[in-house]
Amino acid sequence: MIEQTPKSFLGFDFSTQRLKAVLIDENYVVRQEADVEFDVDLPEFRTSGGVVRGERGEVTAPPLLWVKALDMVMDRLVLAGVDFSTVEAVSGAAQQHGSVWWTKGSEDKLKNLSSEDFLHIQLASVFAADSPVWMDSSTSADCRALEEAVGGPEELAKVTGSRAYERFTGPQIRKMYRTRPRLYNATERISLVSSFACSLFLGKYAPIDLSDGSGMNLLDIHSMKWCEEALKACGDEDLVNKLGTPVPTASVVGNISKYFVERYGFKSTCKLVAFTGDNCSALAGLRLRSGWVGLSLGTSDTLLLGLQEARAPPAGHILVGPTADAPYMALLCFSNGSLTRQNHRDRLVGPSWDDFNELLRSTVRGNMGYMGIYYDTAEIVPRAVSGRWLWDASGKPLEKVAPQFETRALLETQALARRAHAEDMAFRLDKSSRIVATGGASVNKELLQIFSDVFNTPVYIQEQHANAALLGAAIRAADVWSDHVGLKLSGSELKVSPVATPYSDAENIYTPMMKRYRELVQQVPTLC
Ligand code: XUL
Repeated sequence: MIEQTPKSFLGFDFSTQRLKAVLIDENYVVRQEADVEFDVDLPEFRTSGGVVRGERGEVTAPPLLWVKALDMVMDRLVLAGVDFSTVEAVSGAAQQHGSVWWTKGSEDKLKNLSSEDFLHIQLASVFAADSPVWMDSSTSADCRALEEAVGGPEELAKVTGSRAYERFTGPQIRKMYRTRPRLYNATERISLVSSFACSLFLGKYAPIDLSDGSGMNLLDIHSMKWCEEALKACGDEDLVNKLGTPVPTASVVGNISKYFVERYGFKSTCKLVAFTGDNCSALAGLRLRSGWVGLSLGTSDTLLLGLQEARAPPAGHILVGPTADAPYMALLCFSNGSLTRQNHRDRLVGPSWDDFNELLRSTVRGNMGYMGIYYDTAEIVPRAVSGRWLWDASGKPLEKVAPQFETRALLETQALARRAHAEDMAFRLDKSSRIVATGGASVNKELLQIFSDVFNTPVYIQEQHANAALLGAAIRAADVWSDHVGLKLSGSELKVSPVATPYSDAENIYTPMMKRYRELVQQVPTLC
């Protein structure tokens, strides 16, 4: 009898605060996981929440931190006993929009890595700058200039799927070109965090994928090519070469590099599937059906919806979809998600979610009319400055309310904001709708109950894993590999189970509150 060799697939998630890895088998069952937390495991980079903040809205991360985290996570997988020779394909997800600036000669270094040494030692001098990341809000002037150059915000949204946003890579590149021309000129390649991470495995520059590439304000999402006018507005004639040609997300981009074969025992035929943005990966991982909403509760909160066609959005973004099932996807990103919830939990009750939830349970749904907007970091949807605003039932602004009312005001108003802005983007919920929740905070049942009531829709969670972006990376590795080699895998359908259903009075409570949210949010100063 011929023994069948087991097959496995490896996924990575280069997220804001940590690097995670997951190994699944051919039945898509999770076999092994490893995780590196940047602030805790790599304190020498002095990050807080994985980033370094400047004085004028600049938020960056040192790319060498991510390289060192990869060395570490690989060692943790080795210690966990992973047999890399069974891995047929690797893929990854990464925080969106961040850019990695490689100096001239970097690709040669990538091609000639010695398997005797750590990556971070060999790549210590390849980065031209710290990487601006998605929390950066320092490029407002560049956004306005880009919009103007292509005929206004609506026109830019029509072509690239989004108006100009501070964190999008095009405005970030424009700022670098304008303020640090020497650095721009010394740059051989600009990667997204996703294509940078893929390059580490590939041993040469990996292409940007179309889905994450549509988070740059530079890609024409209809022709799937770079938009020449947008490129011209953000850099010089060499920018197109610095970016390379984008590829469909469901692409095999090559075999894993010799470094990984020699150092970790991967087989030389192990395929690399294009890495993509975390939200794009989550959509693939959640296998969303039409009418379902993906709700990712991470550092930021994100709503995801698979779309058949691209409609220009008033706010939020249309991206090229990561799979053939969803040619396009809608994305709404609220920058104040878990980190903000956690900050206020710490302030109100200390570091325990149980204590926070106990206080929350001492209040009633609707919170006797108390509402609050908490933006610890400048908000993306709606574009607004950081700050905290509280109101009583009559709409009177308050400086302070009792902590129990704050707990509920924080969560209810967040959920109301998610629904209001989704509706503004023509998201329509119906009887068959579901919210499929994922991300770290999706384990918090109290929070999910609030979302269920506010959306008046049942909330499901993915049974297998709370992190859809990470699991999505491994699933994409398996799906794209199986298409590539023409071998069907017994990969399972998405398994989800309901965790919260709306109470019968949900609509009566939250419809008027939705109206109030729309009025109150007008009082918050917009980011100019
Ligand atoms: C999406 C966005 C964030 C990051 C977080 O547009 O900026 O969700 O991808 O990792």
